[in-house]
Amino acid sequence: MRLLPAMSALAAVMIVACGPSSPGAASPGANVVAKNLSASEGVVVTAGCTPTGPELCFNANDDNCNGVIDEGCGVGTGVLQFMIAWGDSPADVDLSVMDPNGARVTKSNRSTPSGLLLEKNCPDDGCHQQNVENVYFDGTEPVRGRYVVEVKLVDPRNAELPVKVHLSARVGSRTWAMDLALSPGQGQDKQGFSFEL
Ligand SMILES: [Ca+2]
Ligand SMILES: [Ca+2]
Repeated sequence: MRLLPAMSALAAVMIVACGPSSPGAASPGANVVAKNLSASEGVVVTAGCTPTGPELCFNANDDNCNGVIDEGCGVGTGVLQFMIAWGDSPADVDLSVMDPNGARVTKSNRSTPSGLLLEKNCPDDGCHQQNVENVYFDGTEPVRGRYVVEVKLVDPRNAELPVKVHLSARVGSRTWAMDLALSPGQGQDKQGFSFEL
């Protein structure tokens, strides 16, 4: 997808001044609900959540089903959060998210004017065989429209193939999970999903 010049102009206009959030107001993101969720062919999206015990770190999964992915593990979260984990594989995998304005958060552009932030670029950021990348929305009211979440195998670096990547998404108070299997080659090196707010 190309970023049209007109869209970058729009992105600039969409910088909204966010007032301080008032503690004690209705729970943030109560009105943030994903619609028309659509995943890459062959990718099964698990809606909702099955509690499997206490939250575990670095697995990009909402293990305790509290609606937050890998909380307590030093990762940022917000009413939107997208996280991938691919264990100790040496492969270089990248997470990117395009917002409704067409602005994309990636390892080379770690924030968007709409408030998306990327944390970590593994395995290069010193990930100690616990590869994760995390994108979250830092604000209270995310821009409405379609978000596109893409996971790409950039370089297998002699990894075992396919590279198995767990992707979780938090939208408002709900989480979704999906397992991806990436291999080099057109059509197999990229998977993901999109949804509307
Ligand atoms: Ca959790
Ligand atoms: Ca977890």
